[in-house]
Amino acid sequence: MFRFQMRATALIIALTASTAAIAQVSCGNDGSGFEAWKSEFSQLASANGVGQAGLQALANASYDQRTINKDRNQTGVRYSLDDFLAIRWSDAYTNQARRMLRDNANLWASIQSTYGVPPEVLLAILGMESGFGANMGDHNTINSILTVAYDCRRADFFIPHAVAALMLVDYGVMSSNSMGAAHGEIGQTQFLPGNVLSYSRDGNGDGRVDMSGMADAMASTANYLAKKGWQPGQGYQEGQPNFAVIEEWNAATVYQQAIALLAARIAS
Ligand SMILES: [Ca+2]
Repeated sequence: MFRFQMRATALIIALTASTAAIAQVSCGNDGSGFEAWKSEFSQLASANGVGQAGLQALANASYDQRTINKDRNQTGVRYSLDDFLAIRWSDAYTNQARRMLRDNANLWASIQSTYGVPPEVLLAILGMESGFGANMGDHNTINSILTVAYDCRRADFFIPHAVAALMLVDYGVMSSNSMGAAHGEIGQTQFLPGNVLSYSRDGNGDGRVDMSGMADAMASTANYLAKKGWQPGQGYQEGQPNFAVIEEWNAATVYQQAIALLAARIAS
């Protein structure tokens, strides 16, 4: 257990429940109020245990206009499962997942014995989230998570993750230079910072968490699924017990169906 994980769950529960604390922080719809907001936010962060390194990262952060542009351009298009798979997966991905399944047998055995989650499910998630680590995002993580925490649209959702990101700076898991996706997702399976704080694990045994490394990302993802109720040895297709756990990973039905289908394909 990493030192930081002792307090992670308490932080997330406190902050998500504490609408009063969050309501004390203003929000904005463009970058003009960001610097003033950073001062307000540092009070909230400090009160919730963020230390000097995290507060310094906050002071150095800047508004990420590209994050907001992407956020505003999100469309509500609903894909069929076939269209979704055509866009997000390929036979080359299946082959790569099968190769990784063979080449990392010790890692998968260790993860499965510890968390009960079979490797093909983790590999389906890994391919879907980052193309097996090839596409982890080109946004500065501190800037992007603070920008969506400041933005009025979903501030209450992102504020706990922004506090968590600053804590991860304190613990040396992230820095002001860490890179990730547009809404602060990091690493090979695109964890939000609060989930790194709560669920990350050291998969390669080097004594630290690095979500951009495959082994740590896979152990952390397995731990997340285990904590959400994964039942070892039970099925994960629709109608089977572990499909409900895949639903915890991503809210989109088509995504859940894709993970179950691709996992079975990888294992076949
Ligand atoms: Ca590690």
